[in-house]
Amino acid sequence: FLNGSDFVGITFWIVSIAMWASTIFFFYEGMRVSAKWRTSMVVAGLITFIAAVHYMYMREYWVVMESSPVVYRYIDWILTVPLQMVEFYLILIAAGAIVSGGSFWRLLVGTIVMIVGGYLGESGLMGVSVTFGFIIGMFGWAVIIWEIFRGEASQAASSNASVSSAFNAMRLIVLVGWAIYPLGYVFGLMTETVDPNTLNGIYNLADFVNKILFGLIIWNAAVKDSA
Ligand SMILES: *C/C=C(C)/C=C/C=C(C)/C=C/C1=C(C)CCCC1(C)C
Repeated sequence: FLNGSDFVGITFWIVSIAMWASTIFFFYEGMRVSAKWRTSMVVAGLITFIAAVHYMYMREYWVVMESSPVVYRYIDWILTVPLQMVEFYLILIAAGAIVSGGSFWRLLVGTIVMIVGGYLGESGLMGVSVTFGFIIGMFGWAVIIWEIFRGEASQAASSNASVSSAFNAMRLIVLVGWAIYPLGYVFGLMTETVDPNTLNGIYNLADFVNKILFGLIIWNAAVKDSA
């Protein structure tokens, strides 16, 4: 059972319930926005749903093993982060912007390189060192940032009023909110100056913002555009 003084364990608990509640909210709200926004809302709900399931396991792992649930985090990321990238594409399509399939693939491949690189480095699989895994991961992240700040996706968004404010808020999440994870990798793994307790507490807060707030931004755009 959860120990009352295990504050990081408590954050695991809170985030897992928040993920379930958000899932119900996104699915339910998806039924009242206009049809072209429904896929975006369903995907927002899928992201928090996948996270909710993983958080149930992660909180058990944390309580029982008293260590970082690394493999669950990465399985969650490899599923939810590409879906978040798909969201950029979906909201552009929903708003009627013209954007090519190339943009979709750059975002998708960027996320996969980012997460797989990080996992290889963190787990030492295939002889990839911690530092080399980090470099691969940063390269993937850079591809995403370029695409949403300078590339085709960003140009499509800036020429479309109904989607540009949501797009701007979402890409700030990718730049600022996501920066927490590579920082955690550097301080928790490369320099080992942050202990697993602090690291998991920070990751939990980051997931809360990066998945739930991310979905709420889409919901807000969908409701406004449907009105
Ligand atoms: C809901 C979960 C999210 C939004 C997870 C995001 C994870 C990242 C942005 C991870 C990034 C990393 C790098 C940029 C470098 C290599 C190490 C990683 C995988 C931690």
